[in-house]
Amino acid sequence: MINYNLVKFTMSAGTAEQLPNNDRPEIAFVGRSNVGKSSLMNKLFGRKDLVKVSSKPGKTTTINFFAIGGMDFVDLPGYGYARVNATEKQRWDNLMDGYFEGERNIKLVVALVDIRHDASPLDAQMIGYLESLGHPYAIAFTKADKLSHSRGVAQARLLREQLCVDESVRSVLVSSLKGTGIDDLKKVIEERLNF
Ligand SMILES: Nc1nc2c(ncn2[C@@H]2O[C@H](COP(=O)(O)OP(=O)(O)OP(=O)(O)O)[C@@H](O)[C@H]2O)c(=O)[nH]1
Ligand SMILES: [Mg+2]
Repeated sequence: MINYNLVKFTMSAGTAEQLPNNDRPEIAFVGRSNVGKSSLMNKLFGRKDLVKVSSKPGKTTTINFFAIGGMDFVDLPGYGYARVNATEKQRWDNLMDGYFEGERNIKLVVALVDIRHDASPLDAQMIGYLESLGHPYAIAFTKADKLSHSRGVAQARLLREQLCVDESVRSVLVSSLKGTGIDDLKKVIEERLNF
């Protein structure tokens, strides 16, 4: 079992060069800007604001590492935030490629997708990128509190089709607001870590 109470912020990286060499097992969180990555991590950790959340998209601009025992949980900056300039986009691309293509021990990538909207081309691109690199991933459909349970389940099925997600890939519906699905996500993470 993972003791989420032990969580500690360790460091932020703003460039690929600042990324720590890491052979510790990592669980990474990716998704569009504003999809709810930081909120979901806080919920997993049982902490209100260890990970910074904002109503303004584009809040997380660095890769942030949180240690729990011998492993790391990694908050990645959101993609698809329109109001950034070309220099900032380039920095973001280099940072993400540096992370995903570096020598690391990525055990699971949790790819977050907003349950309310159709899949964006950027979501499809991210899933394709993870598949091309062979990183194991699961999908967390976020903001499930915004839909009824049955609509949420139907929308999750549709989104899996739109994103061409293989049947073997696990997905969970989560709400950081209500706490829905958090235990399911913890199970998916622990199964990957063989606890
Ligand atoms: N209704 C609802 N709102 C949520 C939920 N999770 C997050 N939000 C809201 O969505 C907004 C963005 O949340 P963040 O957790 O900062 O999203 P993020 O993906 O980390 O965003 P970036 O750091 O910009 O990439 C905030 O206003 C949150 O309060 C949820 O489960 N339900
Ligand atoms: Mg964030």
